[in-house]
Amino acid sequence: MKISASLMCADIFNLEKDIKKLDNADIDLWHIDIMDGNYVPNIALNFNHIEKIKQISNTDIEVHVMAEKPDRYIEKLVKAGADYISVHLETIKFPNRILNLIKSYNAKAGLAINPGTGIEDIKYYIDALDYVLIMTVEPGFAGQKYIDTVVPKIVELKRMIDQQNKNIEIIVDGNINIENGLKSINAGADILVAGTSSVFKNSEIDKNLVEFREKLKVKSNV
Ligand code: S6P
Ligand code: MG
Repeated sequence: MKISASLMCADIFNLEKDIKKLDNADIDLWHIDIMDGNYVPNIALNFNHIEKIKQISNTDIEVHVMAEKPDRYIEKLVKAGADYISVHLETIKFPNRILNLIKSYNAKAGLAINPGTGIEDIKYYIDALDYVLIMTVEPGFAGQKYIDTVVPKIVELKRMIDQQNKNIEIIVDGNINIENGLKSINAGADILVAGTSSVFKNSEIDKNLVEFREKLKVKSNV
């Protein structure tokens, strides 16, 4: 089980400090939300953040693109330092094409799906996928409530991956506190996005990360 810290939830005035604190506490990934204010009614981080983070941290950068026509951003994201890139299935016409484009830059390629999008819609792309990001809230904002109806979908996806013997990771994103983290891990999630519900719930972010990981480990035996 890995934890990806959602940096749009960090203290924007102390971003470097927050990054160093979490790196010292062995964070696994940085989760970077890219929004266009169009597909979702919000703006989060940008290419410059990725570039600067890359200069001060060796931790892999996992980028979640919530934008129309995401193919426009792939090259810039990789050049800025993205190691993982997921694009929303709901925003693209030709998933295989964009997944292969991401992989052509040696980045990991993922499809992100909203709570209302089913697994049947991604099964055709399984050969091109390195990971799937399952939204457990509607995309656009931190601080929302976990949508429980996604849990059977995680189970179904995990079953499909195992049946076909694929090496595809499942990320869950949205209101991942201990309770929802456990539900997600037990359903088959490999990577949890940590935002205001866990690591960034107060300023003691490194302590929160250690506690979060410990509690999940003890209760889920992973
Ligand atoms: C939401 C975004 C997420 C949030 C994260 C916040 O559109 O994709 O990555 O940053 O979910 O975490 P929390 O715990 O506040 O929901
Ligand atoms: Mg996200």
